[in-house]
Amino acid sequence: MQLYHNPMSTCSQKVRLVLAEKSLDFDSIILDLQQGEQFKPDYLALNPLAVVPTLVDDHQAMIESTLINEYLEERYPGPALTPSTAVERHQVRLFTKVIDDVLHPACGIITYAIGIRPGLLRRSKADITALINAIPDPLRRRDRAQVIAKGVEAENFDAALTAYLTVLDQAEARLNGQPYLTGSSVSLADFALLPYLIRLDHLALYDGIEARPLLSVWYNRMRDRPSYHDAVTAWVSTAAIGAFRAAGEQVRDQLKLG
Ligand SMILES: N[C@@H](CCC(=O)N[C@@H](CS)C(=O)NCC(=O)O)C(=O)O
Repeated sequence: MQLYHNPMSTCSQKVRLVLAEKSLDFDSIILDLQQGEQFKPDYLALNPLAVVPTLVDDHQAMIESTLINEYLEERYPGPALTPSTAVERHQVRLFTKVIDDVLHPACGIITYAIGIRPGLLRRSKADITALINAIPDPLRRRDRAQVIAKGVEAENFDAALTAYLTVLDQAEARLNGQPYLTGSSVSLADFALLPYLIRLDHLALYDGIEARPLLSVWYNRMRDRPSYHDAVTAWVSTAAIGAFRAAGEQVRDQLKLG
């Protein structure tokens, strides 16, 4: 198996977590997203959306992190990360859909506005424009341009933060009376959400986690699993986290995260 990914990318973490849970080894191909490696023709042939991750297994390229994790669950079923009842399986699909449709786009806006923008602004205008214009999806391109221009003052920032926190509130409600998001055992839904708590942590936006007591306990429970070390700690550099935290410290007092 080959995984095209990036250490800090939430969707890459999501797939690495499931690979680690299933003790599956892979050859790692890291793409530097700020250098535009996702736009190179060889990679676009694998993933026309120009995003990571892409998993190649049995010579087949697979894209979309949620669908990759579903593939891994079907192809390598042990240990099972899917609940046993049809209703709980619907819950997994519903929550992973909310994460993909709502939380992930919001995360992109927040991450660029706070964590990535300071580094990008040190580069030439031509470089920045080229990186934005290479994005194939026009809505994503528009969102990216807005946050790079204005950071947390961008017109799309507040709505993104609200969307992010709304999904965390939904997760908090799900954890009422059960240790994991979709029941008594850990599932693909938990590994889909975890990277977005890690992202708040890396951006020093701790209140987003701490204001939600059940989610805080769940976050610690998930980080106690060996997969957290193998899929996250082993890949992310202290320099990258340090840069994100320093940027987050600059703005966190302006943000309402409760
Ligand atoms: N729906 C896709 C989203 C993938 C995605 O947005 N990946 C981000 C990193 S988390 C990326 O590659 N960004 C590069 C860019 O926006 O130029 C999935 O779940 O795989």
